[in-house]
Amino acid sequence: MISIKRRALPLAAAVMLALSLPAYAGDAGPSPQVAAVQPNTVTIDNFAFAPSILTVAPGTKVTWNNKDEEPHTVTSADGGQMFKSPAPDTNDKFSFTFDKPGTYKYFCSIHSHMTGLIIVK
Ligand SMILES: [Cu+2]
Repeated sequence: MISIKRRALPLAAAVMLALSLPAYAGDAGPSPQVAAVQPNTVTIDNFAFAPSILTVAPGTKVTWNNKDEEPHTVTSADGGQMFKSPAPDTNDKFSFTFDKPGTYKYFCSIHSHMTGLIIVK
């Protein structure tokens, strides 16, 4: 009986350690990725552009990255004359280079309540 107890305690400790280690690794894992968010990138997620307002310097290429399950478009508010993406599906990207200073509104032509703003200055 004593030998079983002696074996059971280290085993329990090992199980607790094994359970706690992956949880710690999981907490530490995503943080560097969050910190490494690409500049000049607008993420489309949960039916919203994030950030909804992005300020960039003239000549900057802005990339939209659709992380949503739904297709969304990136359409300039002038009816898509300046830029209009196809409907990028999940993880698709669309880029446009803003050469001239100004304030550029855009929206999703599928979900018109989704709007964003690029400020070039
Ligand atoms: Cu949309």
